[in-house]
Amino acid sequence: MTTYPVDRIYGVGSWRHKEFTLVDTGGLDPTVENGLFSLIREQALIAIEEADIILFVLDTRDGLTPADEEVADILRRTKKPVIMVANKAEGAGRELEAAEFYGLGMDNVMPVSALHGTGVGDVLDELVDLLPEDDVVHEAPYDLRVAVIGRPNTGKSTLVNRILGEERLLVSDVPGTTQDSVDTLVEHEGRRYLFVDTAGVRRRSRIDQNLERYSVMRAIKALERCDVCLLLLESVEGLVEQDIRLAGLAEDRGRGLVLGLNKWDLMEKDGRTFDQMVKEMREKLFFFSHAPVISLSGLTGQRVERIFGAVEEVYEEGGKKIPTSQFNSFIEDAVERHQPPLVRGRRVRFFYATQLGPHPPTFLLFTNRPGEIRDNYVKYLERRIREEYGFGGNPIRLKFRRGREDGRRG
Ligand SMILES: Nc1nc2c(ncn2[C@@H]2O[C@H](COP(=O)(O)OP(=O)(O)OP(=O)(O)O)[C@@H](O)[C@H]2O)c(=O)[nH]1
Ligand SMILES: [Mg+2]
Repeated sequence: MTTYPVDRIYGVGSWRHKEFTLVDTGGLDPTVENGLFSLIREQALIAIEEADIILFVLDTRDGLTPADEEVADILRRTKKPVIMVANKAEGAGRELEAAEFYGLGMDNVMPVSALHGTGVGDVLDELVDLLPEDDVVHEAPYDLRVAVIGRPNTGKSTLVNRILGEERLLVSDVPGTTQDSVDTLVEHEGRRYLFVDTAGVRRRSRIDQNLERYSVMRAIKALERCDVCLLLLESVEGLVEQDIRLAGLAEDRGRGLVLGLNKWDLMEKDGRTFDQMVKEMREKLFFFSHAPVISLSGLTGQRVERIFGAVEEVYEEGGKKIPTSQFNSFIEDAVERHQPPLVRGRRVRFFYATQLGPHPPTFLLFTNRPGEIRDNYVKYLERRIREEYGFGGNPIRLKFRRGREDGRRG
């Protein structure tokens, strides 16, 4: 998993070459809330609706609780596969205790110890077996897919409607896609753009703090099937933590990003407002500090057409391929200018470097010390790569592998 500096409730995992997104629905503390059962029910329902597979985590130390039974009751009614993960099963005795959970009437209890890691591999085996085949989506033929993501109410639908009103509409509400998103296919200057609008959660709920969490799940799904992501922000509020989290999702998925400062019409502004905001945003969103920013208004249509140029540019940047010979001499030069610090008195050397692929630009560097390249040095290399090659709006991946002088694996 990649990490970025915000607390998170989701992560991209992979097992046996299959990728999946894990979402932690967050535990409820029964002692602080009233109406416990209805809260559990509500939270579980949203989670079930969004997920493909449900991991129902139980605590062998507590044994079967009324809350477990409440959740199991709901789970029995879904058609989605459920794995009961009996956690804290350290030692043979505890595994036996896990058997108690068969009393919930489901037949897939797997004892694990998240602490020791035992049993986790079995759960992952089971999980990837149950994963649905890649969604066969009847997507309309497009040239570029743009996922419009953002916190609830940031104006995503208004913007897509505006685009739909101004450009030649090819298809709207493309059928066959998930119910969580609405696809719109428009043509602009001869190119077909599929806009994926992620629906906000409209559910009225007492678990408001969890709403954004589920919008996050929808954003994750949209990011899976897009080429470039347009993250809409509320201009008046500026960049908030949830925005950083959403951008982090795009970084995780290796997607290019365009930032839209939406509702610009509501801003009190002078000639310097935009530049100041952009500067602040780039500091906070340092891992996407190179992404294009457009101030716009989906409501009035102001600067909306700039989106097309920006997403095209970001996609093109992310698709660039650097010839290996050129990249090698570039790395050689970068290392010569700024040597990596010694590791236990020994030099870190790079033998050979090549680009593995685009979207996101991914590079492989062979070195004598693959595990010991410091973060600062990785950042230095990334900065140099950006200075030289751009890749604006796109994450960059650097991988290090043990290699020898002759370029072969060591
Ligand atoms: N002033 C102004 N209001 C806007 C703009 N864009 C959207 N709005 C308003 O913001 C509110 C939310 O707009 P939506 O387009 O529904 O937002 P959304 O992001 O699709 O919301 P969810 O789907 O619930 O996540 C509506 O009242 C819009 O009229 C804008 O550019 N300027
Ligand atoms: Mg909407």
